[in-house]
Amino acid sequence: MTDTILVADHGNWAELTLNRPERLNAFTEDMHLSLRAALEAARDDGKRALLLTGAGRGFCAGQDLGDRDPSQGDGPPDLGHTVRSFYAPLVRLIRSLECPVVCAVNGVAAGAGANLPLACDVVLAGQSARFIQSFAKIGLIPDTGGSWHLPRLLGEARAKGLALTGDPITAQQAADWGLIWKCLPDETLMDEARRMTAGFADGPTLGLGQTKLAIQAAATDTLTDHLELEADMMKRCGESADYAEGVSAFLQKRSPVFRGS
Ligand code: T3D
Repeated sequence: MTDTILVADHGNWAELTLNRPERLNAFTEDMHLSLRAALEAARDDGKRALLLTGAGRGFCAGQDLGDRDPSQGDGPPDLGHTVRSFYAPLVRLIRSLECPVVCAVNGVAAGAGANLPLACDVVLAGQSARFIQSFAKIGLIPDTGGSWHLPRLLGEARAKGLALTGDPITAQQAADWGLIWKCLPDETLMDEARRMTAGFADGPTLGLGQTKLAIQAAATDTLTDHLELEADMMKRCGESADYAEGVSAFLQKRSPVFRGS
């Protein structure tokens, strides 16, 4: 394992940084394995919120194309295998985490690097960031959940426009279209992202985690099934110490102290 992923431990939350700035944090196999290990460690350590960002001037330029040079190796790569082994499990892992994952898109986000943020729960982007569905330029399709998230977030017209042209959109346009939560000045992006992540970690994180899972389940549930899921989740949350604390604090006109259970 190398330092392709930096982990800053902030107690009840952690900041994970993609760290190959000279390649705009493009993914190698080593970086995939390190990110997976860092996410699993954070989960197993009971972190109550996570922040994902990139080192240097970019967020992530997707797959490292240096590892896909057609002049090297024998014949075409099996991209079905690499997607199943690395990109798809990454999306599933992030979405399965029972805590909020904030993504701070600090610069250009291309290919899988543009779609990775969409698997996170709250996406903030600096005003200089751009989102690019680069797949169109190299004969691929939007992976890392892109062809699933884009139409759901944007509708088919904008999803197809972005995916078929590969044209960049600015962070402000991404926010205006509902692709991300907020566009922020570059200078304040990381402070705001850390403040938000720390706030989640100090919050009623059982309820926040269930909220995330409920909203995700809505994409495929029927209304009848989903109302039942809400009832189950409300039962679980209603039995939590954090719910009792939240209600007590409200009635006593004081700030709640949540512990995430
Ligand atoms: O397993 C599989 O392969 C299947 C999964 C695929 C998922 C994918 O993500 S496919 C899509 C791969 N990504 C791309 O096609 C994006 C390629 N990059 C770009 O189009 C541009 O670099 C950007 C638009 C992202 C940024 O442009 P710009 O002008 O700001 O920067 P730059 O000069 O192009 O890049 C800076 C350096 O990073 C440069 O290296 P150099 O010349 O300074 O030595 C460039 O080659 C390198 N770099 C950028 N992206 C990649 C990369 N190196 C390797 N792989 C990259 N994806």
